[in-house]
Amino acid sequence: MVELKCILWDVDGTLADTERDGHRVAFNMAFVEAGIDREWDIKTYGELLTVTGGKERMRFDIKRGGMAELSDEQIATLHARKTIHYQALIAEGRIPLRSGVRRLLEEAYEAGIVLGVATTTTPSALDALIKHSLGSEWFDRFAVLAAGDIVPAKKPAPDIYQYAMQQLGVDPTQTLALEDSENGCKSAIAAGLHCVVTVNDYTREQHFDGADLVVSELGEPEIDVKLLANPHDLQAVPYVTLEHFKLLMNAV
Ligand code: XBP
Ligand code: MG
Repeated sequence: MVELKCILWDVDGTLADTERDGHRVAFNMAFVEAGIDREWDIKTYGELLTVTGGKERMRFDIKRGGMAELSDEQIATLHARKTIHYQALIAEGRIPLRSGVRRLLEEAYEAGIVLGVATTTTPSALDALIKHSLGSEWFDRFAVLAAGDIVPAKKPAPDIYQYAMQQLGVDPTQTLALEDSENGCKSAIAAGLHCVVTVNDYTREQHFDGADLVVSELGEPEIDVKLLANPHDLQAVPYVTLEHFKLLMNAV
């Protein structure tokens, strides 16, 4: 019997739908402010999301001819401004947590499961979301906040999950990752974790090979979830519970 000891949470797209109305808007604000003639509309941003990391995403857009050439220093400055705009948008409280996130976080915390974050986003962007959407008590409740450039290779590389588990001293076989994207799922699986995926509008059509469960959302007693992939044949999942996570740890 494998025990569920740790849950590592992805941030963007998983804790909250931050990409379309948060990060994307903040990038565009930074472009306008710097006099850069580029707007990332909703569709374009979806294409750019194949690259994780905001600085890397700008470099990718430059390479494919979407944005004019910028130096590494200019990219870093733009990204710092984008992060400030993002923090301000989050502080307005416009982006709520996704369904089931608070319920499962609280249930897992009460059950003594070690909780952590493994994200590609910048630490100060993560801090803003915790403070304004989750609540400051979660700075202490998460045992690790692994974010951004702390590892050289971002998702889909396994590095950020490996770093978080190393900090916590937990074994991947006893750890479950919650993700929303193909890159995130690949990262978790490459690090040897179990993985549950909650899709969103940007990731619905992506591939989640090796995921233990793919759902429309974690859900609530009054919000039913859609099961999009259920390889271990979990029965009766009106909404996702800690019991489901425990069953998945032992599924073959
Ligand atoms: C999502 C990302 C990030 C954000 C933007 O991270 O790839 O790059 O889009 O944040 P995750 P930054 O799903 O792993 O939470 O601009 O701070 O990189
Ligand atoms: Mg994500």
